[in-house]
Amino acid sequence: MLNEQLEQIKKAALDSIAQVTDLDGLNEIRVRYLGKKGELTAVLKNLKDVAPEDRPRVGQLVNDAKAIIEGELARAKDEMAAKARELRMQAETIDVTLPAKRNALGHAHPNTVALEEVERIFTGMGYEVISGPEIEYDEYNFTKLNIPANHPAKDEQDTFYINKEIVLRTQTSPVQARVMEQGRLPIRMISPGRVFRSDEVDATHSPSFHQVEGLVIDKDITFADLKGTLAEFAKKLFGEDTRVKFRPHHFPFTEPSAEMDVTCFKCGGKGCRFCKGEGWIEILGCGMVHPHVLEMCGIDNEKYRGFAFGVGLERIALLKYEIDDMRLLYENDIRFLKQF
Ligand code: 2U9
Repeated sequence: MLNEQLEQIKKAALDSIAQVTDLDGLNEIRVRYLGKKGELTAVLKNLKDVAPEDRPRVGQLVNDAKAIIEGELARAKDEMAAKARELRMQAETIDVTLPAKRNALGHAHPNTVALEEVERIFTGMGYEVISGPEIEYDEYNFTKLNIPANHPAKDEQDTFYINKEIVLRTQTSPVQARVMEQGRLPIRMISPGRVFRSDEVDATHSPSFHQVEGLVIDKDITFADLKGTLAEFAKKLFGEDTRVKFRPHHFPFTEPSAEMDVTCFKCGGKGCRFCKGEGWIEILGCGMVHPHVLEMCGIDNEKYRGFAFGVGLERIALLKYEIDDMRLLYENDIRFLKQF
């Protein structure tokens, strides 16, 4: 009788275990059959009604049933854990053959790229890169550069005045004037930097742009040194086939002065749309440092001579990257910048 009851309980428990699908369900089964008030425990409690000689056998049967149910519970639990793990592994599968996500990397602005290239060329020829203040004394921006009080460049239409004596520098030449005054000779330097002119914004003008000026001071410097140096610069910047020509010009701070053209790097000098049929592109201004400038900056103009030049950095960037509007360089439109 008890035997049968035990078999039934065991069967019912094992059936339930076979059907249950989660850990809560398993727990309920454990409580229901093996708990303090569970069905199997109840049988044990009734052992007192069993004849004393049968008790060990019945007790053994109950314990066997208990062990079997416990074993099944443990097995079912392990099975559920394995299944859950399997599902998780499937959900978390990584397709290692998928292309990697690219990190969006920024890069230097075309102006910066152009500046670094110019700096690389001149430092390669032994020049120092020296910077100076953007807010300057009128004295250094104009007077020491031989630009007289009545010169049109000094007009308020062209120059931003902070007060009567202080301006936003219109060129980086005052940096060179300061270096000359320090009196350490010879000098081989370039001074890149931001300059300011009271210009309306259009495709080729901006009230703030960048220049690179250069200065060499030594004994026995001649116009031939200027030509050789700047011809080399042009080749390095635009390609080895580039030729240069110099046209006479006037600057207050150099004498003689010239503008330098390079052969169009698109057509090689034949004439094309890019150079407007000219074959030549104007690239920089240059000249031998005016003896009066040397003197005002404390250099003995009997013993020393020098040459100087100035290029607009934006002009180089526009030409090299074939950009047709200077404003694009300042607007920081990511769609434009991405192209370089
Ligand atoms: C000192 C003496 C002489 C610097 C020079 C130029 C010619 C020149 C322009 C190019 C285009 C300015 O950016 S731009 O608008 N510059 O043509 N600059 S010689 O001469 C100096 C500089 C410093 C003490």
